Amino acid sequence: MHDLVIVNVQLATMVDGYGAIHDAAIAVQGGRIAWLGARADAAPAAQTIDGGGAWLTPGLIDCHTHIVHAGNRSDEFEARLDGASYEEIARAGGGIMATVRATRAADVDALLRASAPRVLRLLAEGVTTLEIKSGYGLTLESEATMLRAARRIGQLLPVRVATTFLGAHALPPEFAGRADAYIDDLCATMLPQLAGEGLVDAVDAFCERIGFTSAQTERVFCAAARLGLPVKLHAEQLSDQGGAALVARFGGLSADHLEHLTQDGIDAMAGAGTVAVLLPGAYYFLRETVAPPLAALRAAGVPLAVATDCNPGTSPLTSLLLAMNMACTLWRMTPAEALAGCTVHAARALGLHDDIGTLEVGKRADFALWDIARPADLAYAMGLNPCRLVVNGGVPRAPVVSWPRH
Ligand code: DI6
Ligand code: FE
Repeated sequence: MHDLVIVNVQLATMVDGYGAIHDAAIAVQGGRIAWLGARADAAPAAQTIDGGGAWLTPGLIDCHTHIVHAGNRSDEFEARLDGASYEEIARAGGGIMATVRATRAADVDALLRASAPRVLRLLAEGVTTLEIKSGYGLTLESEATMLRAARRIGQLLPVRVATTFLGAHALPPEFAGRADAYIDDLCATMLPQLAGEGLVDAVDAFCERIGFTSAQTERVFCAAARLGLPVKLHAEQLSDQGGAALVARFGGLSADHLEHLTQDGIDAMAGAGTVAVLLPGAYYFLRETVAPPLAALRAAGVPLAVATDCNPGTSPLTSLLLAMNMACTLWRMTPAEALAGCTVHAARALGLHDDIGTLEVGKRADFALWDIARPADLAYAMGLNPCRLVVNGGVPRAPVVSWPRH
């Protein structure tokens, strides 16, 4: 007998489009999907949940966030609306460095307190897997603190956390004028130590005029490769640096942002199977006007993921459903593409596609159950959260969870 069966649901399996199965049921055994099919064929299980005709999708996956950080930058938001640019603010010592100062002053508990409301908001919307980057510490100790906070979130809350080391996010003041020396230190000391502690699932960098050059990024990727860690990249966000082609050359999991991506980059990504992670929250919040080249990405068959990029400077967004809406409204992604972008392709962007992202027998039983008439409603209803129930590894929970007391 199975542990759990959810009957009377419409399944969006996300295998080939929505992959809808109407009047269906899905069974769980040992935390994995054991069976799915027509409701009439469902066998009895130890626990039965009646879905009441609602839609059941894979649990949502937010595959690009900087959700662990201290402080906020609403002052810079005001300055940008008054005419200052993101790059000008960064060059004047604000931007990422403002958050670095606040984050360095925080310990793990303070980071957890600051991040909790943001994480809980994502979980209420059916997020069951969350990627969290470091990159606001920029010292061994402070990057470790961020990554420990990220791991702690995965232990304290019903969410699977994938960590990404983003030590090459900005040049810390201690290394002013010595970017190559910082990258030396990162490759020789920071990354190996953090990886040795089990804190790093993937490695990322910010390849940009205000970040690091492609040569410096390549050195970071070589260090990751020596440790057997997969890579991804903030690429072509503000300008074309050839980052997408670089990360593809390393067999990278994803290239993220991509507003200024060229055809060469697209071809390289298609050849390597590198996912395009699109971040409409940052595009919207920076009032960007150059959209990522969606038609060319589609034509090349590059998988498209969508994420919040939750961060204090360019995307203070804690709703993956709103990111889906923005991807559709701002760029004309289809609602089916947006949902695939937060499930099957987001899983691929984390290297977890064998385990999560679709409803298929053998995959982890991570589900969200929605009070909607059709799957397109998820991208459609701006600001509405129709999530009724979430299942994490076969364990049902209410969408709204609170921070555990300790
Ligand atoms: N690109 C982004 O959009 C975030 N990081 C990055 O490399 C922004 C980070 C910040 O402004 O705090
Ligand atoms: Fe980012």
